[in-house]
Amino acid sequence: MTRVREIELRLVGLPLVRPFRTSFGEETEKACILVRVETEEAWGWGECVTGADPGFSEEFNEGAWLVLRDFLAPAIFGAGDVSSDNVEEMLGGVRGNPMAKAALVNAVLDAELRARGMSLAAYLGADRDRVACGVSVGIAPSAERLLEEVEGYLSEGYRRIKLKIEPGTDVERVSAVRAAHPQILLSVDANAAYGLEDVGVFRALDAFDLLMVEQPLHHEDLIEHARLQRAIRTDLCLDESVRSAADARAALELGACRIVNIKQGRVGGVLEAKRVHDVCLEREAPVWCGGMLETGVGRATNLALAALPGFTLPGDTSASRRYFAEDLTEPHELAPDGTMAVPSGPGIGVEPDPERLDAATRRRERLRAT
Ligand code: SMG
Ligand code: MG
Repeated sequence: MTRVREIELRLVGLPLVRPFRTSFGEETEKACILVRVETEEAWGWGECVTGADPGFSEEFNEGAWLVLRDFLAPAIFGAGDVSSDNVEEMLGGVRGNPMAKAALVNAVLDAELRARGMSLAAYLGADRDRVACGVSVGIAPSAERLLEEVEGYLSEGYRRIKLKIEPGTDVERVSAVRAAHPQILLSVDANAAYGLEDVGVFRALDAFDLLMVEQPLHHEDLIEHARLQRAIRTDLCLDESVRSAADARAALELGACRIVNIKQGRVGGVLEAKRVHDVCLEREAPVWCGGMLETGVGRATNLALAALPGFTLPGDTSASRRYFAEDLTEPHELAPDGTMAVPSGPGIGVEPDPERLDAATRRRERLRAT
């Protein structure tokens, strides 16, 4: 138990090495909030996975900044002693906003583990020190460009290719990649761009031996996902629809998916992410670690989570260079065998380089108990 002395928020921006296009928009830079918590014993970092606009979820950077500054930080300052045992409860008076909460929960836990000299991976119950990595490939301008991009990632060693898809080009692009690479682990992610009336597209995709189809339908509709799952052979995986362990349980019990993409930043932080993992493990549903184009801070958090026993499929835990020419932390690197090291130092095991962090910072605010 310790008191939080200060919470610092930073809005940071980094150019992406190539634009990332999904069914809901295109990003050319990464802009996010980093939270630094200072306790009486240590400091800790958390990264908020919101983007500049509310395209992936209702939460977005400017909104999350206000929620953190005006509600979540005051809840922490007002509560007295804080630890990983009570931090989620302290934030419980704020409804929803799991992404904003995750940044603070993870930062408090990081500070606690740094003070104890324990790694996040060990704390969560990791059973390995390297994790298998996949890569998520944005919607390309043409099938040729997509094939080139996929080729490049495969030659770097990535063990699974996930294609972003949208109506119109879906079957053609998947067919081209599958024809060129008959043996690879291949999946698709629709980011909720389809309706149940598009069942024909998913029946056609059944022919390509996909590892899964991720989040085909509306994020609030588990019943429709269950209907679609019954109508096709390929396993469905949910991402946006799962914001908590309760959501994961509902999805699995309804048959809305057979696989879950766990993004700690989407479910309120690593503590809830571990509960999602446990719910899935209990029901023998494979999970994998999703990504939100995180900087090295969030990526280190993800790598620790991905080392848990239920994470049996390669995650969107790609190397720093897949996103940034220069990361905020020391770069996370992919080995030629398609694995990455799980940080083993105290807490998340990495920290931003002070100069690079300052150069990327667009706004900064320090909050203290009043
Ligand atoms: O971190 O490699 C990454 C990105 C993985 O495809 C990815 N994320 O729906 O799973 C997803 C998307 C959301 C990104 S929104 C910018
Ligand atoms: Mg997804």
